[in-house]
Amino acid sequence: MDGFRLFPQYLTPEAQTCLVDDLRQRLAQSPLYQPVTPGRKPMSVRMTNLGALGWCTDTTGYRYQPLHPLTAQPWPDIPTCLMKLWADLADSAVPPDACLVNVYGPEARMGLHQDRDEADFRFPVVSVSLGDTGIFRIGGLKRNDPTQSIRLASGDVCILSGRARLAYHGIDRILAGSSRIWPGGGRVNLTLRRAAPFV
Ligand code: MD3
Ligand code: FE
Repeated sequence: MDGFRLFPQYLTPEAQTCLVDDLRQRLAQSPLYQPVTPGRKPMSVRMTNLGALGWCTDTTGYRYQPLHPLTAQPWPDIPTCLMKLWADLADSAVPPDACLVNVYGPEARMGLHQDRDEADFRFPVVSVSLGDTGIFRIGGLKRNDPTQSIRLASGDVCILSGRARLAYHGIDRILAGSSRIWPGGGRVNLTLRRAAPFV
């Protein structure tokens, strides 16, 4: 898929540990919760957000919003190391305003979907994986296009831009116990995005 770039082990073990600490502090303020889809199905992935805007779903639909749905507080800030990562790899002029935090237990998965809730698809999405390896699947612009399967391990970073930005993708399964970096085990995926238009 052109527009998909994988940077295996972009984050050193030290950088990963530092990011885990940054996240644990912020998750204490902005708890993970189990989102529900507009089709009323609870997702198996737990979520929270960082940044000015957070991606949320409930029975009324998908949207970006400035407040945590349970605490009604603003989302915590995006850690400096992630702001720098975006500036280095994605766009040095326009910063991300949203960082979705997905946490996968051993049984969690994410079905094939497109990310279309952002205002301007010219901005890429940057994904950072931590903890257990995830089996990621990416296809084309149509749901039934052929797909390929890629392992995303702790410290891997990928960028989705151009045609890949609107590709169908999902997480088939988690290789439980493949990393010890996330306390209690599991996989964490951080997606940095520009949700609002840049005027
Ligand atoms: C391909 N997250 O949060 S990250 C999501 O591992 C999401 O939690 C997955 O799909 C996860 O929406 C996959 C890699 C990724 C992120 C965004 C994409 C792949 C993408 C946007 C367009 C195409
Ligand atoms: Fe997605």
